[in-house]
Amino acid sequence: MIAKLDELRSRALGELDSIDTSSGLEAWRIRYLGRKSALTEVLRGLATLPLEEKRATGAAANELRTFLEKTLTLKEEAIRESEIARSIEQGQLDVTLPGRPSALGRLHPTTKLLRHICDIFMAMGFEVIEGPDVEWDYYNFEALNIPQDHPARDMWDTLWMDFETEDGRQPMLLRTHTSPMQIRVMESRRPPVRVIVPGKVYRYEATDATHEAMFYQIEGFAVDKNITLADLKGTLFEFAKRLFGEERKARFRCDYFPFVEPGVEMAIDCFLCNGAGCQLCSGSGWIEILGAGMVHPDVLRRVDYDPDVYTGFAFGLGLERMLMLKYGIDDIRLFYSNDLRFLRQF
Ligand code: FA5
Repeated sequence: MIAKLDELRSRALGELDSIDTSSGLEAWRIRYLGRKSALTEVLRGLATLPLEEKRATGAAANELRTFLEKTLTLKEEAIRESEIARSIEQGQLDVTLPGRPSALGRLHPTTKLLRHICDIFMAMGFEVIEGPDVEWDYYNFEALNIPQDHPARDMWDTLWMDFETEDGRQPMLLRTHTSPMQIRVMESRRPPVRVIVPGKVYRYEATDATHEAMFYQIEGFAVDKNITLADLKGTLFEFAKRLFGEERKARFRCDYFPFVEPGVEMAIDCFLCNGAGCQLCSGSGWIEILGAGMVHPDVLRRVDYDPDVYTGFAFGLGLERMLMLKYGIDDIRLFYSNDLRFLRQF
């Protein structure tokens, strides 16, 4: 049996010498290492041999298999290298051809506008701060003058969740606006503060052409001695000019938010019709872009700012709505439907 194995080894090596293609090598592997090979048959027949012979033959057969497998691997590498060399020689692989260009990513339009708006406010001396998307009821509502059962809670359809604490499950929510950051920032600093807060906000609402369940807001606020509504107006009118162009007009009108007094909405004259009235501005000539107002004295008291000494303004704008206005886009859902034909236009 041992002699048969020796003969098998020299036959296999002899044949291997003359092989120079991958397909030839595969045929060799099947012949000498495959399931029906002579070597596999020897290994299968071991059980029927007397003990002494089984031991010697088994060791020799296993050694031969390991040897043939190693030899096969070495030969495979050699053949692969020579095949590559051959194909280069025959010109099949032209290493001088230009490579395939890899597609470059680009910034999403909301990211671009968000950075642009942050730049405008930073140039006016505002600092950019971000806050958590998941919030406590206290920051999103209570501290902003919206206690439990206050009808103003209906202004923000809320996505609630539970959070496990040592005292049991506590209700949390996905922030419905960036205004909670007014409280978080004022709690941790003394005036003067001049901050903008860009970030995602979430609302439990059915989406349509102008409403998304997730969108971006940019909050801005400034608190110091002697800040008045004129400072709010000056800041926001200047911002509108820098973003939309010198020729744009802006106006304030009364609005209601529980955490400001007085509250205002700001609108700019319609780009499309220059204020004459068209479909985009619903015939009014004006397009609303944000909510704002003077920080309510109760909100200041809650963060230990004395409202007799300090005053401040705050505003919150919707980023996607601004993009829609800037580029005349008629459906907000296009921003997050991942259609590259749409996104590549920006
Ligand atoms: C607020 O969220 C207030 N926190 C804004 C504020 C801040 C007022 C500071 C006063 C002082 P409002 O719910 O109106 O307000 O949302 C602000 C802006 O977010 C809107 O003007 C609009 O541009 C945008 N917005 C509101 N709901 C949606 C929605 N579902 N999809 C996309 N944008 C929205």
